Amino acid sequence: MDKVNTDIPTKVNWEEVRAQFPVLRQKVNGKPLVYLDNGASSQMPQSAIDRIDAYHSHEHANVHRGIHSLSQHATDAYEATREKVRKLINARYLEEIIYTTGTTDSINLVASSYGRKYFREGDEILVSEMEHHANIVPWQLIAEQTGARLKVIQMNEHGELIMDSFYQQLSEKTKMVAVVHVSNALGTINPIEEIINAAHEKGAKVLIDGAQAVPHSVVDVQELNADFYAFSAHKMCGPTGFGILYGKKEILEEMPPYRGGGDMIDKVTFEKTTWNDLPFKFEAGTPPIAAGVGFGAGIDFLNSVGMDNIAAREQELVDYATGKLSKIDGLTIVGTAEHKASVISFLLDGIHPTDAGTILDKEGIAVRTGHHCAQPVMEHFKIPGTLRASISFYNNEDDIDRLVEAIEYTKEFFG
Ligand code: 7TS
Repeated sequence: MDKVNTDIPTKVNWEEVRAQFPVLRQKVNGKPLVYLDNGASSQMPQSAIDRIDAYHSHEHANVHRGIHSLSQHATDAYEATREKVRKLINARYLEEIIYTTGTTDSINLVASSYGRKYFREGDEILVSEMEHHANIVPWQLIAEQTGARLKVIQMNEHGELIMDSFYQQLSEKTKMVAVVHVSNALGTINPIEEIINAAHEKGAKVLIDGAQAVPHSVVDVQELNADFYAFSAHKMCGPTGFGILYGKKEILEEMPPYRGGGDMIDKVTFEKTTWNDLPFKFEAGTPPIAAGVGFGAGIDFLNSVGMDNIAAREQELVDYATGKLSKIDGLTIVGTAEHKASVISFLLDGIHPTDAGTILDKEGIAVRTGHHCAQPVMEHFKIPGTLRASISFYNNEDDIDRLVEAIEYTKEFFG
């Protein structure tokens, strides 16, 4: 995250980049769409849409099992994405890139497989107060089954992790630290390098939920040295139904399969079944092939713009939006961490977030309202939910101005 180059090269024409996203050209409720719900799901560029279409039109067959040409071609197209992902996050080995259906699935895989093998009564799992439910509930489920205990790193009123709370709870009993890289509800960028190093010193493994980080910044898993890193394709110009679990090879090799079925086996007999090699040991059944191929095109698109450029442009837009929103009377930003990514959560005095969101929608503005699958965050701030604008590199200053106008209108509407 700190590898961001803040000098935006003039060579990126951001309006040309934006023009690659057909969804953004439409009207919603009679108004040109302003899409500021990128944290929930980002849009796909035409190239990724076309790639999926071409796959279905000319290349579709099942993967890893056919001698016929079409199946081999589908396998090559599907597997090409693995190398693109490896390169994107700078993993050392291709076998460390496990295909899943998304961040939720990736975390469930680790909790279930690693937890079943290694967690015992009295062991501790450390998560933070700002986790998405996907990085809480799988750990609760495995804790219940193994007798391990869940402990929680507290956060302060800015929505930053209290590092003392982390150090006080980290001990030799800690078997897993599972922390979000960038909070989807608050935008906080967490000091995960420090967390990873400290956890390793105590012998704990670390899983980082990178769902909101990989789409917006340069992530280098070797440099971070996390044991596991999870993210979703649909938040980074790819389709839904596809995601990644990065795991260190030596750890993944020792973990038992998560789900059983075709593709993940070496030899099956009724007496004993042996497992396929990594990464296939964790990839049972026919996978979402078209989604995997489309994600490859999404990554190509991100690379063509440049992750450094994306990070810098989004920072510019977030700074612009924060400046404008903080000037609105009666608007409070929730989550004021010193290091923040492209998420701005806010409240309007006397107006329920859902009511405000409904009026914004009528103005063509798509923001998310509610608890953002992070109920403990809302509990911390004693609020029912927030409005959340989550920004992508294909947004522009005009989108932010339209949001500001619509908020002013919403305030008038509710008197
Ligand atoms: N972790 C974080 C930090 C997330 O933001 C999300 C999705 C997930 C995990 C789960 O990802 P999935 O692809 O498996 O669903 N976040 C959001 C959001 O903020 N609004 O809708 C989904």
